[in-house]
Order: sequence, then C-alpha cells, then structure tokens
Amino acid sequence: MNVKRIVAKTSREAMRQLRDALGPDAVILSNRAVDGGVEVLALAADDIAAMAPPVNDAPAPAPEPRSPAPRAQAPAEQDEPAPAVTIKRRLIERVAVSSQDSAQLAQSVISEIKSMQTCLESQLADLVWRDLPGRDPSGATVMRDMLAAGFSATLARELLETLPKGDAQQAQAWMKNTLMQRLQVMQSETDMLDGGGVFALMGPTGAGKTTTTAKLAARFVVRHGADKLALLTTDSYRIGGHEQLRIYGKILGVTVHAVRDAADLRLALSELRNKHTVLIDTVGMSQRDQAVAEQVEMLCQAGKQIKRLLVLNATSHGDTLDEVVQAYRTRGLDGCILSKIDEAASLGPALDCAIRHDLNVHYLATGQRVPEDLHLANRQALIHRAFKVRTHASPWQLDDSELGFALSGIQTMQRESAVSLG
Ligand SMILES: Nc1nc2c(ncn2[C@@H]2O[C@H](COP(=O)(O)OP(=O)(O)OP(=O)(O)O)[C@@H](O)[C@H]2O)c(=O)[nH]1
Ligand SMILES: [Mg+2]
Repeated sequence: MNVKRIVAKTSREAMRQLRDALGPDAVILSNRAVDGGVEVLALAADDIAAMAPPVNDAPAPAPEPRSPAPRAQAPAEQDEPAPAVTIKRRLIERVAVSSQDSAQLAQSVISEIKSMQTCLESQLADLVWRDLPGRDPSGATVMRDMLAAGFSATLARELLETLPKGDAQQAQAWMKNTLMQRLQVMQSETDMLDGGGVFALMGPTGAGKTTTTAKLAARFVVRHGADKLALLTTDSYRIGGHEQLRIYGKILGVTVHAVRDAADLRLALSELRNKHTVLIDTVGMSQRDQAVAEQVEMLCQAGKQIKRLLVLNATSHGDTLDEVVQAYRTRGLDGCILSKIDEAASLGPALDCAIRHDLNVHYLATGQRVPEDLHLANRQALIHRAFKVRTHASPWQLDDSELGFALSGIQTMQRESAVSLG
C-alpha cells in the first residue's frame, strides 16, 4: 500500500498533481494547510480495494446516498483544502452487513457478554469462599464440619447466616446445638402406638417398610395385645407380595388383610373401625414412579384419616433422599422413620433431609431383627454420631482449598439452573 504525499501551493495544484500521479479515482486520506501551501495524503483506488475484507457472496446493498468522497478533482474555483474523507468511512460502506448478518452478530455479542458475566460471577464467588477461612475462621469451621458429616451446603449456609460471634470451638458447639433443636423427634411411644389410629408406612423399594411394620406390630402387641391391632398391606400384585407380612402376623397372632384399591381400603378400614391401631404396609415404589401419586391419593380417599410415615433409607445419598421426600409429600407427611441406620456410613444426609423438610423422626430402624432393632430417636445421640470423627479418612473429604472451589461451583450451578428454569 503506497500513501502518496503531495505538497503544493494551492489545493487546485495539489489535486492536479494527485490526478496525474494516482488517477482520477484516488482517495484522499487527509489534507491540511502547511507552511507554504497544502499537504494532501492519498491512496490509489486499487490499494483501497485490496485493503477491504471480502464482501459476502451476495452483493452488499447499496449504501444510502452520501456525499461522494472527493475524487482527485479540483473543487471549482476555491483554494480551501478539500474535505477529508477517512478510510474508515469507506470501509464501513464496503462491508455494510445484511440484516441477517447483523442479527447473528448481535447474538454472538450477547452470548459473549453472558459467558464473560458467568465467568466473572464464578470467580467472585470463588474468591468469597476461598477467602472464608481468613475472613471468618469460625464460619469456615462450621461449613467444613457440616459438609464433611454429609449435611447439605444449603443447610450449612443457612446456619452460617445466624452464627454468633465466637471462636471455632464455640461455633462448633452452637452448630450442633442448633441442629439438635431443629431436628424434630417423637418423644415417646405414647405419641404413636399408645395414641392409636391408622398409620401407613410408605417409601421406595427395599427401604424397610415391611420389616419396620412387623417391628411396630410386635411392640404394639407387647403393650396392648394382638386383638387391638390389624395389619393391612397394599402389596397385592407382586407374587408373594404380602406373604412376608402374613408370616409376621401369624407369629404375632394378628390378622393381615390385603387391599387393592381405595374402595377395598375404605371397606377394610370400616370393618376394622374397632381396632385401636391399624398399620398399613404399602408396596414399595421408586420415587420417580408416577404411581407414587396414585398411592398417596388412594390413602387420602380412604374415608378415614391415615397418618403417612415415610421410611427413609439412611444409607441413601442426600440428593436421593430429597427426591424421595419431594415425591411422597405431595399431600403432606406426618413424619418419617429412618431405616438402616446400622448400615449408614454417615447420618448427615438423612438428618439433613429430616431437618430441612420438617419431618418428625418417629423411629430409627437399626437392623434386620424383629422386633429388637427399632428405637425411638435420641436427638443428642444422633447429632453426636453424625459428627463422630471417623477412624479412617474418607475419600470424599475435601480439604480447605477444595472446599472454596466446591462451594463456588455449587453457587454457579444453582444460579445457572435458576436462570434456565426462569
Ligand atoms: N441392615 C438393615 N437391614 C434392614 C433394615 N430394615 C430392613 N432391612 C432389610 O432390608 C431388606 C428389605 O426390607 P423390607 O422390609 O422387605 O423392605 P420394603 O421396604 O418392605 O421393601 P419393598 O416392599 O420391596 O418395597 C430386608 O432384607 C430387610 O431385612 C435395617 O434397619 N437395617
Ligand atoms: Mg415390603
């Protein structure tokens, strides 16, 4: 690219020289008055064409008529410098985009801005959490202890909001005490077995519903006698579905009835209205099965109030337990029973779930033996066990630097899912 510089006494003379040197289509880049005359910088038309990026296959729409760029022609009878025309203006005219192109351009700019925003927010959240141990050592201790014990980040963050000032030890004591107060448990047998009524045990497959029903039945028989109790099962379509309960019933001397639908259930409950307590063992269903809602409806249409207790397998992951509660609580729940406590490596997820969903823990099932392995829940013992130091290191345990990283990730994920839901 050759920029031609011409200095002449008048602009007319400069134009003449320019036309001779670069031809009539030369483009003036600039002009100005200098000592002794006028200076003009210009380019040949061919050089300008070589500079412009290729235009789309389709010819670009003709630009709006503008005042023509000055050619290397002398303005009529005037010695003033010709108006300057910049390359920029020329290039804009040449690459003028179609409306479709501009929509694509706008879209790509928007997505670029969004990704920069996400990146910035994530880095800020990361900084906040990484900074936590230095900024708030007690808060960091609470957060680390709760996550290590299997409690959710949601509950840990909630507690951090009201954590009083104090050292790490005081914060730990406050946190355990707060969890203990928020965990609702049934205080005595009087609340359920002595009070009487109709109770249904619900929950996912294999959670321990039938075994727990048998344990409860045995406890009841010891306290009130077999004739005041009736057992029902909705497990009528699996081969041998109700056999297990029937065997327990036989051992205890309690009759067992199988019901198939709401009408059956209504009839059975009406016939059993003189019983002090009726325990219903429901067929296990995955929390993802649509039939869960039908089962809940069936219990709600029984013509008599049925207290629904959810059997939560304490060995399940926190997210799974959360899903189970969401699926089964559509018409409310009266409480829960935590099963397989003996097998759970960590009690955090189950306790967290009971606390966040305000589920009153009626019993703990701690083994397969009927009736021995069923106990009332003791809040202090449960929280103590949840935070008991492990004898061996867990491969899931995060160190302090990973903690900040994980928490900032959780925040970003939550925000993204909230945005996508919105
Ligand atoms: N370790 C342990 N095992 C248990 C406990 N409760 C039940 N089990 C065992 O878990 C298995 C399933 O128990 P069930 O009582 O049949 O479970 P369920 O919820 O009735 O199962 P479905 O009717 O198939 O949905 C059996 O082997 C029980 O012995 C418990 O508290 N601890
Ligand atoms: Mg069962």
